[in-house]
Amino acid sequence: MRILIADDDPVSCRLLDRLLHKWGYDVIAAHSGTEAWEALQAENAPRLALLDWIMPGMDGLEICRRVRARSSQSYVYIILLTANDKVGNLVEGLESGADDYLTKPFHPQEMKARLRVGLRMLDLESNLVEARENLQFKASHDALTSILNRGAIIEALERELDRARREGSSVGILLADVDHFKIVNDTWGHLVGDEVLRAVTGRLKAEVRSYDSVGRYGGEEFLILLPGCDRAKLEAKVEQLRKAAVRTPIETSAGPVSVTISIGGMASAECPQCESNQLLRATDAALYRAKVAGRNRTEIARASDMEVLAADLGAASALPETLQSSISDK
Ligand code: GH3
Ligand code: MG
Ligand code: MG
Repeated sequence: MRILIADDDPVSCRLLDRLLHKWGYDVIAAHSGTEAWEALQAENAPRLALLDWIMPGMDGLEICRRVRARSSQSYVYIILLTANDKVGNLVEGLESGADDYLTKPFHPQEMKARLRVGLRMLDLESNLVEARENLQFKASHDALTSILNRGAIIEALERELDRARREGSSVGILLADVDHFKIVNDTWGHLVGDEVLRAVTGRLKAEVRSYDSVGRYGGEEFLILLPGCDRAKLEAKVEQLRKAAVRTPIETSAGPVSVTISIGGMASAECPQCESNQLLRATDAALYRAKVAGRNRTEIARASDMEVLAADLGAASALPETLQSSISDK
Protein backbone atom coordinates (compact mmCIF):
# COMPACT_ATOMS: atom_id res chain seq x y z
CA MET A 1 0.00 0.00 0.00
CA ARG A 2 1.28 3.45 -0.93
CA ILE A 3 1.14 6.15 1.69
CA LEU A 4 1.65 9.90 1.43
CA ILE A 5 3.54 11.60 4.22
CA ALA A 6 3.53 15.38 4.30
CA ASP A 7 5.77 17.12 6.78
CA ASP A 8 7.92 20.21 6.33
CA ASP A 9 10.30 19.13 9.09
CA PRO A 10 13.01 16.99 7.42
CA VAL A 11 13.81 15.13 10.65
CA SER A 12 10.20 14.00 11.28
CA CYS A 13 9.83 13.23 7.63
CA ARG A 14 12.86 10.93 7.64
CA LEU A 15 11.74 9.25 10.83
CA LEU A 16 8.28 8.56 9.43
CA ASP A 17 9.72 7.40 6.16
CA ARG A 18 11.94 4.86 7.91
CA LEU A 19 9.15 3.53 10.13
CA LEU A 20 6.67 3.18 7.31
CA HIS A 21 9.14 1.38 5.09
CA LYS A 22 9.84 -1.01 7.94
CA TRP A 23 6.10 -1.75 8.16
CA GLY A 24 5.95 -2.49 4.44
CA TYR A 25 4.43 0.71 3.04
CA ASP A 26 5.61 2.44 -0.15
CA VAL A 27 6.19 6.02 0.86
CA ILE A 28 5.61 9.17 -1.15
CA ALA A 29 7.06 12.13 0.74
CA ALA A 30 5.91 15.74 0.39
CA HIS A 31 7.66 18.61 2.12
CA SER A 32 4.94 21.22 1.87
CA GLY A 33 1.16 21.39 1.75
CA THR A 34 1.14 22.31 -1.92
CA GLU A 35 3.34 19.34 -2.79
CA ALA A 36 1.02 17.06 -0.80
CA TRP A 37 -2.08 18.39 -2.56
CA GLU A 38 -0.40 17.82 -5.93
CA ALA A 39 0.44 14.25 -4.98
CA LEU A 40 -3.19 13.65 -3.97
CA GLN A 41 -4.45 14.93 -7.30
CA ALA A 42 -2.14 12.77 -9.37
CA GLU A 43 -3.51 9.81 -11.27
CA ASN A 44 -3.29 6.75 -9.07
CA ALA A 45 -2.80 8.95 -5.99
CA PRO A 46 -2.11 7.25 -2.64
CA ARG A 47 -5.27 6.47 -0.67
CA LEU A 48 -3.66 6.73 2.75
CA ALA A 49 -2.17 10.04 3.92
CA LEU A 50 -0.35 11.22 7.04
CA LEU A 51 -0.53 15.00 7.00
CA ASP A 52 1.21 17.42 9.29
CA TRP A 53 -1.19 20.11 10.49
CA ILE A 54 1.09 23.10 9.99
CA MET A 55 2.97 23.25 6.72
CA PRO A 56 4.04 25.99 4.34
CA GLY A 57 1.86 26.60 1.29
CA MET A 58 -1.24 24.82 2.52
CA ASP A 59 -1.96 23.40 5.96
CA GLY A 60 -3.22 19.90 6.69
CA LEU A 61 -6.76 21.13 7.39
CA GLU A 62 -7.05 22.84 4.02
CA ILE A 63 -5.87 19.67 2.29
CA CYS A 64 -8.53 17.68 4.19
CA ARG A 65 -11.23 20.14 3.09
CA ARG A 66 -10.10 20.02 -0.53
CA VAL A 67 -9.91 16.24 -0.60
CA ARG A 68 -13.43 15.92 0.82
CA ALA A 69 -14.82 18.52 -1.59
CA ARG A 70 -13.94 16.24 -4.52
CA SER A 71 -16.67 13.91 -5.59
CA SER A 72 -15.19 11.59 -8.16
CA GLN A 73 -11.90 10.25 -6.79
CA SER A 74 -11.46 7.22 -4.55
CA TYR A 75 -11.66 7.78 -0.82
CA VAL A 76 -8.44 8.94 0.86
CA TYR A 77 -8.00 8.00 4.51
CA ILE A 78 -6.30 10.90 6.26
CA ILE A 79 -4.51 10.96 9.59
CA LEU A 80 -3.55 14.43 10.83
CA LEU A 81 -0.33 14.85 12.80
CA THR A 82 0.11 17.73 15.17
CA ALA A 83 1.86 18.86 18.29
CA ASN A 84 -1.37 20.48 19.41
CA ASP A 85 -3.55 18.20 21.54
CA LYS A 86 -6.33 20.56 22.62
CA VAL A 87 -9.85 19.13 22.24
CA GLY A 88 -10.94 22.12 20.15
CA ASN A 89 -8.19 21.37 17.64
CA LEU A 90 -9.08 17.73 17.47
CA VAL A 91 -12.69 18.64 16.67
CA GLU A 92 -11.61 21.16 14.03
CA GLY A 93 -9.31 18.59 12.43
CA LEU A 94 -12.01 15.91 12.23
CA GLU A 95 -14.61 18.36 10.99
CA SER A 96 -12.30 19.43 8.19
CA GLY A 97 -12.42 15.86 6.95
CA ALA A 98 -9.57 14.05 8.71
CA ASP A 99 -10.39 10.46 9.65
CA ASP A 100 -8.01 10.29 12.57
CA TYR A 101 -5.62 12.41 14.59
CA LEU A 102 -2.26 11.72 16.21
CA THR A 103 -0.37 14.09 18.46
CA LYS A 104 3.40 14.40 18.23
CA PRO A 105 5.47 12.88 19.61
CA PHE A 106 3.52 9.75 18.71
CA HIS A 107 4.16 6.22 19.86
CA PRO A 108 5.20 4.06 16.85
CA GLN A 109 2.97 1.17 17.93
CA GLU A 110 -0.03 3.48 18.13
CA MET A 111 0.76 4.89 14.69
CA LYS A 112 1.06 1.33 13.31
CA ALA A 113 -2.30 0.34 14.80
CA ARG A 114 -4.05 3.47 13.54
CA LEU A 115 -2.71 2.88 10.03
CA ARG A 116 -4.16 -0.61 10.17
CA VAL A 117 -7.54 0.88 11.02
CA GLY A 118 -7.13 3.07 7.94
CA LEU A 119 -6.39 0.02 5.78
CA ARG A 120 -9.50 -1.73 7.12
CA MET A 121 -11.63 1.30 6.24
CA LEU A 122 -10.17 1.48 2.74
CA ASP A 123 -10.83 -2.23 2.24
CA LEU A 124 -14.40 -1.75 3.33
CA GLU A 125 -14.79 1.19 0.99
CA SER A 126 -13.33 -0.74 -1.95
CA ASN A 127 -15.74 -3.60 -1.29
CA LEU A 128 -18.68 -1.21 -1.17
CA VAL A 129 -17.66 0.53 -4.39
CA GLU A 130 -17.26 -2.84 -6.10
CA ALA A 131 -20.65 -4.02 -4.85
CA ARG A 132 -22.29 -0.80 -6.05
CA GLU A 133 -20.65 -1.11 -9.47
CA ASN A 134 -21.80 -4.73 -9.75
CA LEU A 135 -25.35 -3.71 -8.88
CA GLN A 136 -25.27 -0.86 -11.38
CA PHE A 137 -24.01 -3.25 -14.06
CA LYS A 138 -26.71 -5.81 -13.25
CA ALA A 139 -29.43 -3.17 -13.29
CA SER A 140 -28.52 -2.04 -16.78
CA HIS A 141 -27.25 -5.21 -18.46
CA ASP A 142 -28.84 -8.42 -19.59
CA ALA A 143 -27.70 -11.46 -17.61
CA LEU A 144 -27.55 -13.86 -20.56
CA THR A 145 -25.69 -11.74 -23.09
CA SER A 146 -24.10 -9.01 -20.92
CA ILE A 147 -25.28 -6.31 -23.34
CA LEU A 148 -27.56 -3.40 -22.33
CA ASN A 149 -30.99 -4.57 -21.20
CA ARG A 150 -34.25 -3.21 -22.55
CA GLY A 151 -34.50 -0.30 -20.12
CA ALA A 152 -30.89 0.76 -20.65
CA ILE A 153 -30.95 0.55 -24.47
CA ILE A 154 -34.15 2.62 -24.58
CA GLU A 155 -32.47 5.20 -22.32
CA ALA A 156 -29.50 5.17 -24.68
CA LEU A 157 -31.88 5.72 -27.62
CA GLU A 158 -33.41 8.75 -25.90
CA ARG A 159 -29.97 10.16 -25.17
CA GLU A 160 -28.83 9.66 -28.76
CA LEU A 161 -32.01 11.21 -30.15
CA ASP A 162 -31.52 14.29 -27.96
CA ARG A 163 -27.97 14.61 -29.19
CA ALA A 164 -28.97 14.08 -32.83
CA ARG A 165 -31.63 16.81 -32.54
CA ARG A 166 -29.12 19.20 -31.00
CA GLU A 167 -26.49 18.48 -33.61
CA GLY A 168 -28.86 18.11 -36.54
CA SER A 169 -27.61 14.57 -37.16
CA SER A 170 -29.33 11.20 -37.41
CA VAL A 171 -29.37 7.97 -35.40
CA GLY A 172 -29.73 4.66 -37.19
CA ILE A 173 -32.30 2.59 -35.26
CA LEU A 174 -32.33 -1.14 -35.98
CA LEU A 175 -34.48 -3.93 -34.66
CA ALA A 176 -32.99 -7.35 -35.38
CA ASP A 177 -34.96 -10.51 -34.63
CA VAL A 178 -33.77 -14.10 -34.91
CA ASP A 179 -35.91 -15.99 -37.41
CA HIS A 180 -37.93 -18.99 -36.23
CA PHE A 181 -36.03 -19.03 -32.98
CA LYS A 182 -38.75 -21.08 -31.37
CA ILE A 183 -37.70 -23.93 -33.67
CA VAL A 184 -34.09 -23.66 -32.38
CA ASN A 185 -35.35 -24.09 -28.82
CA ASP A 186 -37.76 -26.86 -29.79
CA THR A 187 -35.08 -28.76 -31.73
CA TRP A 188 -31.97 -28.34 -29.58
CA GLY A 189 -33.33 -27.21 -26.25
CA HIS A 190 -33.39 -23.94 -24.39
CA LEU A 191 -29.74 -24.04 -23.30
CA VAL A 192 -28.51 -24.35 -26.87
CA GLY A 193 -30.97 -21.56 -27.72
CA ASP A 194 -29.15 -19.47 -25.11
CA GLU A 195 -25.78 -20.26 -26.71
CA VAL A 196 -27.17 -19.15 -30.07
CA LEU A 197 -28.40 -15.87 -28.58
CA ARG A 198 -24.97 -15.21 -27.07
CA ALA A 199 -23.27 -15.97 -30.37
CA VAL A 200 -25.64 -13.73 -32.35
CA THR A 201 -24.97 -10.97 -29.80
CA GLY A 202 -21.23 -11.38 -30.30
CA ARG A 203 -21.55 -11.23 -34.07
CA LEU A 204 -23.69 -8.10 -33.98
CA LYS A 205 -21.37 -6.39 -31.53
CA ALA A 206 -18.30 -7.25 -33.59
CA GLU A 207 -19.88 -5.45 -36.54
CA VAL A 208 -20.56 -2.09 -34.87
CA ARG A 209 -18.23 0.72 -33.77
CA SER A 210 -17.34 1.42 -30.15
CA TYR A 211 -19.81 4.31 -29.91
CA ASP A 212 -22.71 2.29 -31.32
CA SER A 213 -24.91 0.36 -28.90
CA VAL A 214 -26.41 -3.11 -29.02
CA GLY A 215 -29.09 -3.97 -26.47
CA ARG A 216 -31.45 -6.85 -25.81
CA TYR A 217 -34.86 -5.46 -26.61
CA GLY A 218 -36.79 -8.69 -26.07
CA GLY A 219 -36.23 -12.47 -25.95
CA GLU A 220 -34.53 -12.90 -29.34
CA GLU A 221 -34.80 -9.32 -30.47
CA PHE A 222 -31.99 -6.75 -30.44
CA LEU A 223 -32.13 -2.97 -30.62
CA ILE A 224 -29.05 -1.47 -32.27
CA LEU A 225 -28.25 2.26 -32.29
CA LEU A 226 -25.88 3.79 -34.81
CA PRO A 227 -25.21 7.45 -34.03
CA GLY A 228 -24.39 9.53 -37.12
CA CYS A 229 -26.14 7.08 -39.44
CA ASP A 230 -28.53 8.69 -41.93
CA ARG A 231 -30.89 7.12 -44.47
CA ALA A 232 -28.11 6.92 -47.10
CA LYS A 233 -25.76 4.90 -44.88
CA LEU A 234 -28.47 2.82 -43.26
CA GLU A 235 -29.21 0.35 -46.00
CA ALA A 236 -25.63 -0.88 -46.35
CA LYS A 237 -25.11 -1.04 -42.58
CA VAL A 238 -28.27 -3.04 -41.99
CA GLU A 239 -27.34 -5.59 -44.66
CA GLN A 240 -23.80 -5.79 -43.30
CA LEU A 241 -25.18 -6.68 -39.86
CA ARG A 242 -27.58 -9.28 -41.20
CA LYS A 243 -24.86 -10.96 -43.24
CA ALA A 244 -22.43 -10.97 -40.34
CA ALA A 245 -24.97 -12.60 -38.06
CA VAL A 246 -25.87 -15.40 -40.46
CA ARG A 247 -22.58 -15.93 -42.34
CA THR A 248 -21.64 -19.31 -40.86
CA PRO A 249 -23.43 -21.83 -38.63
CA ILE A 250 -23.03 -21.16 -34.92
CA GLU A 251 -20.89 -23.69 -33.08
CA THR A 252 -22.87 -24.88 -30.05
CA SER A 253 -22.48 -27.71 -27.55
CA ALA A 254 -25.01 -29.63 -29.69
CA GLY A 255 -23.05 -29.00 -32.89
CA PRO A 256 -23.42 -26.33 -35.56
CA VAL A 257 -26.76 -24.49 -35.65
CA SER A 258 -27.70 -22.29 -38.59
CA VAL A 259 -29.87 -19.28 -37.93
CA THR A 260 -30.94 -16.24 -39.88
CA ILE A 261 -32.09 -12.86 -38.70
CA SER A 262 -34.39 -10.20 -40.05
CA ILE A 263 -33.79 -6.50 -39.47
CA GLY A 264 -35.95 -3.42 -39.67
CA GLY A 265 -34.16 -0.08 -39.76
CA MET A 266 -34.93 3.59 -39.66
CA ALA A 267 -32.89 6.79 -39.63
CA SER A 268 -34.18 9.15 -36.94
CA ALA A 269 -33.66 12.18 -39.21
CA GLU A 270 -36.56 10.89 -41.32
CA CYS A 271 -38.79 12.15 -38.53
CA PRO A 272 -36.78 14.50 -36.29
CA GLN A 273 -39.82 15.49 -34.23
CA CYS A 274 -40.75 11.88 -33.43
CA GLU A 275 -40.42 10.46 -29.94
CA SER A 276 -38.42 7.29 -29.31
CA ASN A 277 -41.52 5.11 -29.01
CA GLN A 278 -42.87 6.36 -32.33
CA LEU A 279 -39.58 5.67 -34.07
CA LEU A 280 -39.50 2.21 -32.54
CA ARG A 281 -43.00 1.50 -33.82
CA ALA A 282 -42.04 2.49 -37.35
CA THR A 283 -38.85 0.40 -37.13
CA ASP A 284 -40.87 -2.53 -35.82
CA ALA A 285 -43.25 -2.14 -38.74
CA ALA A 286 -40.26 -2.42 -41.11
CA LEU A 287 -39.08 -5.53 -39.25
CA TYR A 288 -42.55 -7.01 -39.57
CA ARG A 289 -42.43 -6.49 -43.32
CA ALA A 290 -39.05 -8.26 -43.45
CA LYS A 291 -40.64 -11.21 -41.63
CA VAL A 292 -43.71 -11.31 -43.86
CA ALA A 293 -41.55 -11.07 -46.99
CA GLY A 294 -39.85 -14.35 -46.06
CA ARG A 295 -37.30 -13.57 -43.27
CA ASN A 296 -33.48 -13.45 -43.53
CA ARG A 297 -33.84 -9.98 -45.01
CA THR A 298 -33.74 -6.32 -44.12
CA GLU A 299 -36.25 -3.54 -44.62
CA ILE A 300 -35.93 0.19 -44.12
CA ALA A 301 -38.93 2.06 -42.73
CA ARG A 302 -40.96 3.72 -45.47
CA ALA A 303 -44.07 5.83 -45.67
CA SER A 304 -46.47 2.99 -44.96
CA ASP A 305 -44.55 2.14 -41.77
CA MET A 306 -44.75 5.77 -40.77
CA GLU A 307 -48.43 6.38 -41.38
CA VAL A 308 -48.87 5.49 -37.80
CA LEU A 309 -46.48 8.33 -36.93
CA ALA A 310 -48.39 10.78 -39.08
CA ALA A 311 -51.53 9.91 -37.13
CA ASP A 312 -49.62 10.32 -33.86
CA LEU A 313 -48.30 13.67 -34.91
CA GLY A 314 -51.75 14.92 -35.83
CA ALA A 315 -51.29 15.40 -39.56
CA ALA A 316 -49.40 13.96 -42.47
CA SER A 317 -47.88 17.39 -43.01
CA ALA A 318 -45.59 16.69 -40.06
CA LEU A 319 -43.76 14.09 -42.14
CA PRO A 320 -40.99 14.89 -44.60
CA GLU A 321 -42.22 15.84 -48.08
CA THR A 322 -40.92 12.69 -49.75
CA LEU A 323 -42.86 10.57 -47.31
CA GLN A 324 -46.03 12.68 -47.55
CA SER A 325 -46.18 12.18 -51.29
CA SER A 326 -45.71 8.45 -50.96
CA ILE A 327 -48.53 8.30 -48.42
CA SER A 328 -50.92 10.18 -50.70
CA ASP A 329 -49.87 8.00 -53.67
CA LYS A 330 -50.93 4.86 -51.84
P1 GH3 B 1 -40.08 -15.23 -35.98
O1 GH3 B 1 -39.24 -15.62 -37.12
O2 GH3 B 1 -41.43 -14.79 -36.40
O3 GH3 B 1 -39.42 -14.21 -35.13
O4 GH3 B 1 -40.31 -16.53 -35.12
P2 GH3 B 1 -39.69 -16.88 -33.71
O5 GH3 B 1 -39.91 -18.33 -33.45
O6 GH3 B 1 -38.31 -16.43 -33.64
O7 GH3 B 1 -40.54 -15.96 -32.76
P3 GH3 B 1 -41.45 -16.26 -31.53
O8 GH3 B 1 -41.74 -14.90 -30.96
O9 GH3 B 1 -42.60 -17.13 -31.90
O10 GH3 B 1 -40.54 -17.08 -30.54
C1 GH3 B 1 -39.47 -16.52 -29.89
C2 GH3 B 1 -38.91 -17.55 -28.98
O11 GH3 B 1 -37.74 -17.06 -28.31
C3 GH3 B 1 -39.86 -18.00 -27.91
C4 GH3 B 1 -39.10 -17.89 -26.65
O12 GH3 B 1 -39.23 -19.02 -25.84
C5 GH3 B 1 -37.66 -17.77 -27.10
N1 GH3 B 1 -36.83 -17.04 -26.14
C6 GH3 B 1 -37.03 -15.83 -25.62
N2 GH3 B 1 -36.06 -15.52 -24.77
C7 GH3 B 1 -35.21 -16.58 -24.74
C8 GH3 B 1 -33.99 -16.87 -24.04
O13 GH3 B 1 -33.47 -16.07 -23.25
N3 GH3 B 1 -33.40 -18.05 -24.27
C9 GH3 B 1 -33.93 -18.97 -25.14
N4 GH3 B 1 -33.29 -20.10 -25.31
N5 GH3 B 1 -35.07 -18.71 -25.78
C10 GH3 B 1 -35.71 -17.53 -25.61
MG1 MG C 1 -37.88 -14.34 -33.82
MG1 MG D 1 -39.31 -11.87 -31.47
